[in-house]
Parts: sequence; structure tokens; C-alpha cells
Amino acid sequence: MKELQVSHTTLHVLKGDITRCEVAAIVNAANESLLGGGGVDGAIHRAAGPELLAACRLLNGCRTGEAKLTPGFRLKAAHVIHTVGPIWRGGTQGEADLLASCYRKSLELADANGIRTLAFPAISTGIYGYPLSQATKIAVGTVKTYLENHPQTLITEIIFVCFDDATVRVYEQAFEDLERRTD
Ligand code: AR6
Repeated sequence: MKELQVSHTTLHVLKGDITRCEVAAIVNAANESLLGGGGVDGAIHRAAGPELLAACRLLNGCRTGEAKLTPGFRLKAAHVIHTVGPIWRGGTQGEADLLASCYRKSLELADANGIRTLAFPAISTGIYGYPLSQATKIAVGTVKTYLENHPQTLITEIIFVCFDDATVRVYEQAFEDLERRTD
């Protein structure tokens, strides 16, 4: 599927289930309790096994826009980066900054832990109701800016994992828009 090169890092769009990704870390779209939930969070906890919940209990939750790290336990990924996206409340409650912060903090945590490959879900666009095209621009734009501002990053591969075709199309469009802007 579509790729975008940003300095020495390749961004990919992939359709599928993030729990099956063979990367060093997968990002979880969690809630502030970090004690599990539905959507991608539920899928990650099921695939990682009960040890993940036990590890999350020790973290004392996570504020919206922040990120915390655990092992991946039974996942193929060695690590899970748990981040908490904003609940969409019409766009006037700082949602865009908080969503950008999720991506930035996740990348900082990856770099701080020597993680070279990671996969993001479309944070906040499911149960939390963030409009998909706006969220996607923030996701791809924030990652690109981070990579441009961190030439020493260890990260070589970032996969945006989309659960359905509609999401794939929106991410591919966002890649094309960025490509066009740098031509
Ligand atoms: N792999 C990849 N993407 C997935 C998967 C999967 N296995 N499952 C769902 N998605 P959501 P949010 C997509 O609702 O909006 C939880 O209860 C999904 O189609 O998982 O940030 C938490 O505990 C959508 O595109 O996360 C929080 O309470 C995207 O992942 C709340 O939901 C995000 O949807 C967080 O809501």
C-alpha cells in the first residue's frame, strides 16, 4: 500500500488488525484508566493476555494527550505504547492539540526506548468520535513534523494501521496531499 518517505523514516498505510503487526511497538488508543475497554484497546488486551492489565494497573492511569509504555507480553510486538486520545466535543475543547500530543508523546517514548518500528491505530476516531479526515491530517502531519524536527530519531518504519477501507482511503489521501506540498 501507499508509502511516504520522511528523511530516513518510511511511513506506511496498511489495512488490518494492529495486534498482528510485527513491529517493535504498537500504540494503543486507551482511556485514562488504562484498564482496558472496547475497540482497539480491547483487542490489544485480548491478544496480549492478562499480564498486560496487571502491568497497566501499576501505571496509575494516563492523562489525555500523554503516553506510557508496557511490555507487549503475548503480542508479536515487544512493547505497547498506551496513549489517550481526546473525546470529540465539537472541536472547541482543545481536541486538535491533545490529539497531536498523543502522536508526539508516543514518538518521544519510542525514541527514548530505542524503538525503531511502530504502528499507530487511528486514535480517537472510533468510540471517541473524532472526525476521521481531521484526525488523519493531525496524525500524519504531526508524525511528519516530529521526524523533520528529530533528524537523530532511531525510528525507521511507522505503520498507520487502518481497520477498514474508508480509513485506508483517508490516510492515502493525506499522504498524497503531503507529497504534493513537498513537490
Ligand atoms: N486494529 C486496528 N485498528 C482497530 C482495531 C484493531 N484491532 N480495532 C479497532 N480499530 P477505538 P478511540 C480502529 O474506538 O476512538 C476504548 O474503549 C477503529 O476502527 O478503538 O480512541 C478505549 O478504552 C478506529 O478506526 O478508539 C477508550 O475508552 C480506531 O481503531 C476508547 O475506546 C480507534 O477506535 C477510545 O476511543
